[in-house]
Amino acid sequence: RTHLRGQDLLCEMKKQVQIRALDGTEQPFSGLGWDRLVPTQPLGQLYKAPFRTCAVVSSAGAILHSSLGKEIDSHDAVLRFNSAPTEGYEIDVGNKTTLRIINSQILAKPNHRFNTSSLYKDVVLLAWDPAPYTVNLHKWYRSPDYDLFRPYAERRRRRPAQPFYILHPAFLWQLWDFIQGHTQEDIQPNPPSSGFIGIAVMMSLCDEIDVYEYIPSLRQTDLCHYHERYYDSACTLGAYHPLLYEKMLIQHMNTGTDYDLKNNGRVTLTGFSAVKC
Ligand code: NCC
Repeated sequence: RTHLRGQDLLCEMKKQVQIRALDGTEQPFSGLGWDRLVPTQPLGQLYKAPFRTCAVVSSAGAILHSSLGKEIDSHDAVLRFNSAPTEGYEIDVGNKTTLRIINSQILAKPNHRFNTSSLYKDVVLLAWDPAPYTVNLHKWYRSPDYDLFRPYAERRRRRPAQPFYILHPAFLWQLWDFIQGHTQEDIQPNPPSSGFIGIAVMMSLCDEIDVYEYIPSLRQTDLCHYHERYYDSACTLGAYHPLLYEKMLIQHMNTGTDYDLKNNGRVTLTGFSAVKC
């Protein structure tokens, strides 16, 4: 029964959500020549076929002491978030990174050293920033949360061979609409977390997705990130992002076992390419 409900939910998500990046054909970006600045390969055509297996690695402190590294690296593609490192944490988080989702703070705040850090090299980068819900691109370009546009353009010129996209705000708000549409309570009108955005991206690119420590395992802890000594339960349960609601929906779509969720913090999801709706 729950599995069926999971299938139905997944099919709803597949119907409502289309992965999309800025392609430079809309104003104000077209007027700025961004159709020539963005990668020639559209995001939807970056890979010829879907990956068979993918891993999404949350940055939660609970992944410490999990020894999941080998299992994570055995996937065809691995997605990580923001400034989460692998160096020094290989046993627990692995060391393979195929794609990295970064919020606009990573591009805008000097402490992240976006231009020099090796975290952001040799991977596919997907950046996002919360545009207004109405997706007014002019307004967004004038006042993003953090200025990602200048650093993006500079990076594209400096490293034109690196696949680097800005996710279209319409995609982010489709995800929000999907979350609200399947939640009883009124959720706050803030964008989904990088975690949920990343899961949706991988559902669009992979046949099967294993998500690690997004739904907390028995290792649940207030330690915010596995790589920082900072404690705050809001990192796991949410404050700004509708984290609790995102996580409930993902748990409803889990095709894995309770055992794996509790012990490995692992949820298994079927990708859009593999689900029969
Ligand atoms: O912390 P953050 O998220 O980079 O984590 C990435 C994703 O992992 C999941 N997560 C993380 C910690 C935890 N204890 N439980 C989790 O489930 C979440 O799904 C999360 O999205 C973000 O979503 O972009 C976020 O980014 C940070 C911060 O901007 C970056 O780390 C860069 O320094 C935000 N924190 C602050 O702005 C202070 C966070 O709110 C959301």
